[in-house]
Amino acid sequence: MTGVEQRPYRAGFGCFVGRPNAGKSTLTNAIVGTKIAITSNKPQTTRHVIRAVLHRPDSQLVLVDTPGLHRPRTLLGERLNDLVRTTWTEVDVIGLCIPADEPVGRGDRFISGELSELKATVIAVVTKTDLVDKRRLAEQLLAVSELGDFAAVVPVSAVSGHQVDILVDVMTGHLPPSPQLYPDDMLTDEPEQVLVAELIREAALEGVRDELPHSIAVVVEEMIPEGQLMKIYADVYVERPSQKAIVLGHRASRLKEVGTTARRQIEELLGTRVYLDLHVRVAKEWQRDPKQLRKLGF
Ligand SMILES: Nc1nc2c(ncn2[C@@H]2O[C@H](COP(=O)(O)OP(=O)(O)OP(=O)(O)O)[C@@H](O)[C@H]2O)c(=O)[nH]1
Ligand SMILES: [Mg+2]
Repeated sequence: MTGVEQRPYRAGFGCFVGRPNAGKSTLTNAIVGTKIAITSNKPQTTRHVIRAVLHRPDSQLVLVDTPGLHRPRTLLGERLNDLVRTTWTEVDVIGLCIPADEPVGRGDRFISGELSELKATVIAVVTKTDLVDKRRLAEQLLAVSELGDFAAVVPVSAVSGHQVDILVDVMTGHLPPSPQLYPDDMLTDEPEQVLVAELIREAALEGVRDELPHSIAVVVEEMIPEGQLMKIYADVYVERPSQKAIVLGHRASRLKEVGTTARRQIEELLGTRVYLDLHVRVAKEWQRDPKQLRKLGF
């Protein structure tokens, strides 16, 4: 053999799947280096399918962030599961995320079984390695590799950045030779209004408990540029008047905090100063109501 072999340009789609809270969105953000998907310690934080693009000289990996797969209890839950399954059939490589600090469970086995029927290459990703010691990690890698027939098993920490590059190498290696799919400077195809609404929802999730996180939805009604300032008007929806009181807090003090936190994040995203006007509204039982779901963008 003579000559240097040129590696072909590769481009394609990847996604992380796993139960709620496994660290899928945090990992997606860590890989593209920008906060595109919101994250929280509440299960079912992600509700939309979000595409985030990693550009490298020889490849383009388009990561599709999906909600965690779970047993649905509402119409919203069913819609989310459908979204996830559709995504599975459309990607080239799938990373099944299993946290290092939790035992491999029935949910993981179930998801792994479903993945084995797809044409995509499946890689197991052991997430949150910063939370366990070496011995525990070794045990978890073993348990995970017995879960299915994976092309690779990769431990990562999205928080410390440990092995994130290696995971990307493995994933891009399974993409097909293909021309570039997105323009050079495009990080996501998510509309700005949606990214902004998500940052508000992330702030609103902070410190609320039980079923309230599931009941919160955010819609950005208007974004009006005014010189150096962006004026943003948004509605925070809850399902019941009692929830509205919690989100507002004493003399609307909680809502004010949510606004301040969200505004900082939005200013970082947009690179301008932001005026943020938030209203809390009740949309009765919206998670179960097809008409309301449509209105809220599901
Ligand atoms: N210590 C540590 N925590 C992590 C890591 N990755 C994610 N987390 C935390 O785990 C929680 C869940 O992370 P998400 O990225 O929102 O999880 P997800 O899988 O997208 O969850 P859903 O969207 O609800 O399905 C958050 O509190 C994260 O900060 C990690 O590498 N190390
Ligand atoms: Mg998520």
